[in-house]
Amino acid sequence: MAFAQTLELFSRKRGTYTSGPYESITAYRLFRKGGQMMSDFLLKRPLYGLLAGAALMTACASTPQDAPNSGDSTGSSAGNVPITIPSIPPFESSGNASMDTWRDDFAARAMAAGRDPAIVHATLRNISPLDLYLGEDASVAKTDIADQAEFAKPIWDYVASAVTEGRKTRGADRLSELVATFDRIEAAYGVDREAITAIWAMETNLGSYIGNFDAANTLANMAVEGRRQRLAENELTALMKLQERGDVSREDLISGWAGAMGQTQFMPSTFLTYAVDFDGDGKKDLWNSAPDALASAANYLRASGYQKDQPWGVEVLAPNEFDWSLADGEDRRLATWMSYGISPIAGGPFTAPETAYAELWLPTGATGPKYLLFKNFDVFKTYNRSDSYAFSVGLLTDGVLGQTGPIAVWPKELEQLTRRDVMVLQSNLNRLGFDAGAVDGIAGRGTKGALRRFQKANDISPADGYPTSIALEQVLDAS
Ligand SMILES: [Ca+2]
Repeated sequence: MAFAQTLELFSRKRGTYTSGPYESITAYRLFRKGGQMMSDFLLKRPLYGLLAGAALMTACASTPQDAPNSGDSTGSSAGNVPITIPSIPPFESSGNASMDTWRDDFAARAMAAGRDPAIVHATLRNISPLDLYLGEDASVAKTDIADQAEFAKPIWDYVASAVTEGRKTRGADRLSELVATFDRIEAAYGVDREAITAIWAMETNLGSYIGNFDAANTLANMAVEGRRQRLAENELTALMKLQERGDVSREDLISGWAGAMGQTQFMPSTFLTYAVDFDGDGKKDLWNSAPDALASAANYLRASGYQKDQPWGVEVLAPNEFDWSLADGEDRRLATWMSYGISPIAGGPFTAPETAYAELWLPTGATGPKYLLFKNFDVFKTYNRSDSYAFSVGLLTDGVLGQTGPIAVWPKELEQLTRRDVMVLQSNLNRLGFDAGAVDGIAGRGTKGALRRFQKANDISPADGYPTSIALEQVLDAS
């Protein structure tokens, strides 16, 4: 549904627009105008549009929540204990006053927390403002308003760009070339080689693109930019500890634009906790040593709960009249799903034990591909929280074995909602008492769950929670 139609529906039904994220219809129109200007701006600056989009996904390995917090020692609260801060030579100006101020403050806090002064100085000496974080254009691209008129990228587009024939073929080639290394890695960490290869393919195209940023500089820019200051400072602290420990040298620290390093894109804190020297040369070299990078990824996946020889997901069929509201994110035993008539679309038996837990996932509702997702899908999400990312890793895991998925056809004919439409949907579901969570224009699991409950309560079939224009109209009709 076009936005104008949505708005008109709204005006017709409500008389006036008062329940959405905007105070009034005038405010909404002004907002819309601003959004259009922002879209025009981004169209003229495709790089920043891409970066703004990319920033929505944390495309790097982050430390699992149950892992020790390695960056806790340079918090801004120094307390009342008198401390002697070692002195270091003054920094030359970076050319950016905010950056200079932040650096002096952070360096003092780092040293107060016990970091080696020489390493603090070496880490921060050559930082300089990057347009990506601190340029004038970046401040505009950063505003969340920018893409609210845009359609979210459909999952089939994400999958098409991530799960390519080239990645599958080259992944299979690398698996053959490194068979002895993967034998050792599987034995040591209990993680399937195909899953490691799939992550490797997703993160750096199997080591062919590891980024060309200086990790310290990109993290310093992130800290100065401000929205993720605490995270960036924690990661900088981890970078300093890595150097103190002798794991890396200052000149090694090449990263992607968000500070993730090496062939499997480890953030410094993840590197600190999970990187291993697997080729035995005495150095944890995630940039140049595939054995080190792959074993480190395996170590991280194991710590995240990876279950060897278990599927990440299985594409399934369901019987007619199946209750799609069971795709509610709840884990149920495979035996339970089988008793509901769920079976592998490819035929044959399930490869997982009947006691294994899985959730039913409908990425595009009842008319698209359907999956049972097992524990390893969640493990992939510790690398990157996006369902689309984990799904692509899973498809590549199968793909390097020559399998193709999904078998079912994506329902590309269903009209997608813009981010603003999704916000209207969310605010109305919330008002009707179906908690969709924050009105953010992103149709995540919370929104889909609320829509599913709304559909179920109103006897709408299928109650699959897939946010289409039809579903939006149904919600507005009930308003
Ligand atoms: Ca090594």
